[in-house]
Amino acid sequence: MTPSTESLIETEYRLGAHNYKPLDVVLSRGEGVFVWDIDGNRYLDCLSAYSAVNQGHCHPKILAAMVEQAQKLTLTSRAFRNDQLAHFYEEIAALTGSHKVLPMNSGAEAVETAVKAVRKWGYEVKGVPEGRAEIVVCSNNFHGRTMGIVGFSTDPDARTGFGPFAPGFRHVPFGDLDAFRAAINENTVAFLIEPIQGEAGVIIPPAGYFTAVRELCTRHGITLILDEIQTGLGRTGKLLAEEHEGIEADVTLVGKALSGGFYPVSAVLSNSEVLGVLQPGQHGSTFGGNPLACAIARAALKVLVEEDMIGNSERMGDRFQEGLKGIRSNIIKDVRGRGLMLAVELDPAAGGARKYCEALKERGILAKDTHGDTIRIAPPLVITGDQVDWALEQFEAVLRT
Ligand code: IF1
Repeated sequence: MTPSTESLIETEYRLGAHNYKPLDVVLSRGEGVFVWDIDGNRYLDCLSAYSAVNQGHCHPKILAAMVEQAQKLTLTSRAFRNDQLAHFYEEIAALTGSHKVLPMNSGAEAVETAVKAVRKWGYEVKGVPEGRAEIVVCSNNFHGRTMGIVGFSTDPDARTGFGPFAPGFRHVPFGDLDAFRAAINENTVAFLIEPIQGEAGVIIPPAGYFTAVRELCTRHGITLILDEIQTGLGRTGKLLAEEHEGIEADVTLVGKALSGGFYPVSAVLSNSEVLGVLQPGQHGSTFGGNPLACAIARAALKVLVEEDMIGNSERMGDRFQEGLKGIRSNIIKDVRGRGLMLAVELDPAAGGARKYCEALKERGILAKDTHGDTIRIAPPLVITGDQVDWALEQFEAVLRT
């Protein structure tokens, strides 16, 4: 007999660390925008594994590429070469206009890699005195969970109790140009920032902010590092969210959907000399750049473009956002987003977003609350107009007052 939902949840609770509090739904199958629980109930996935399954669950072409590669060669380590890496480099460089690529696995590893590289670049190229490099980051940032990264988080949950932390980071409010200008000194090597703050609640910066940030970085010889791990690869209706701002980062971090949801793949992309400072033996990873990961990432990028998922993200995102804005409700404080990276912020008096996510679950929609009062909506980029309209009916039923 297959175990029940309750017994699986009980086992997880008993044996697992309690570092998550998931909705009580146990999923066993996914296809496109839909996932099914072990009792056969179907849900429209409005989280997409935090934007790692932009291409939809179990995309057949990515699956085929994965299976084909898994039957040939999966891992060589970077001690030897494999026949997929060069193709992956070529394809991602051409697509994003980058000159250098460094493949890793998780998003946090890509962030750590960029931090290491820009510090070294600062000392060797910019001429910052050894040990003095400063990186500017934003308040309420989210860049991952490793020690280096939580050390420059401002979220008490993310960092309290985990110190001591590495020095060399300076904080500025997101979207505040004067604060960034004031934080710059001769030891500033980089500005690390999300194009749209995700975990903070889908926060979009003021128009013109990034153009001015780009200009300041160029003027002061500061490496602009955009963390596009969540915003990249079509989520906001463009391949990279930087396109909305008409700028180009010096270093771009991608992850999540680079895997199509199959297997962790991340990468540091660079159009400057930053990655050039890394010499053999100074950075690496057992799994980074392995042939299975490269084959999956190549397929994940290919279907994103070939199947016009980026254009669909823009069109469906507009339709979804307009629909949400049309819901008559006095508990909705704000609706915002770009492409299919959307958020509905509720009035604090509504008593928190979690219970609305529970109610949505009962109606066949899986969405995630964040920061208490915000419902994050980020379906796979393959969602159709009819599916958006159906989802809107469910949101309206739950949020209408
Ligand atoms: C979790 C949020 C999403 C990220 C950006 C790097 C990483 C992430 C901009 C690290 C990861 C995740 C991880 C996930 C929750 C989540 C998240 F709620 F925190 F904000 F996506 F919306 N840069 N984001 O968003 O990538 O190492 O995880 O591969 O459960 O912690 P990773």
